[in-house]
Amino acid sequence: MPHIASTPYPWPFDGALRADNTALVVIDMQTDFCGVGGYVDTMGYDISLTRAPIGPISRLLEAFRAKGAPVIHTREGHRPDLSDLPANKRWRSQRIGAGIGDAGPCGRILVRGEPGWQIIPELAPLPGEVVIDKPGKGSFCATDLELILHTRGIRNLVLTGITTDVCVHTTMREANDRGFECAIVEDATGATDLGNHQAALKMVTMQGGVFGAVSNAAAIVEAISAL
Ligand code: C5J
Repeated sequence: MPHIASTPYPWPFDGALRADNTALVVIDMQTDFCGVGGYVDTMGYDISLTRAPIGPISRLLEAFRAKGAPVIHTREGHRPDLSDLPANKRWRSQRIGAGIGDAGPCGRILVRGEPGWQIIPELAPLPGEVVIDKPGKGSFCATDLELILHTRGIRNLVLTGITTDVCVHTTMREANDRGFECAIVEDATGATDLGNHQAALKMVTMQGGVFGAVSNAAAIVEAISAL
């Protein structure tokens, strides 16, 4: 039974690892979160931290695509009329000078269709790969992700992207509560603060793996390539 080296247990828990039941989920690798002039940059955070996972995600994409294993991308963003933007989310962003929906160097911040909202070219989805547009931090809230996973018989989720402590963690918690078996990839995720990245990974390992397990890109590439 194939397992992937991970902490605190070899993943997935039951060794049911197949190319058709295991998806690579790439969360919010958009210019707004890791590009010059995007939302995170405008807030004044260090985008080298959110760009760090680009290389490891590229290697994971190559391995999953080579096996025909499912790849799912997500994008955080709002409708141009902002009808799906909660007032408190907008207010909080405005008070730190990066108002969601306001004009910025990469177009209107976190608005669907704008340059900053696009997935970065290095990790662009291929035709046929699922892209989930989400208005919130979690990928299951107000989306059809769960239906797509069930329809395709996907049970294992390899979680990558940004940010570790916000959208990746929220998605992992949502998925875990729905019975999906999750692994978060330590070098294929990144946060706006290194301490938060490390803390978010550590949280997963408590209670025997309270939300799943923590692995790394090399271990996952090796295991997926051997299927
Ligand atoms: C945030 C995200 N941090 N993709 N979004 O606002 O993590």
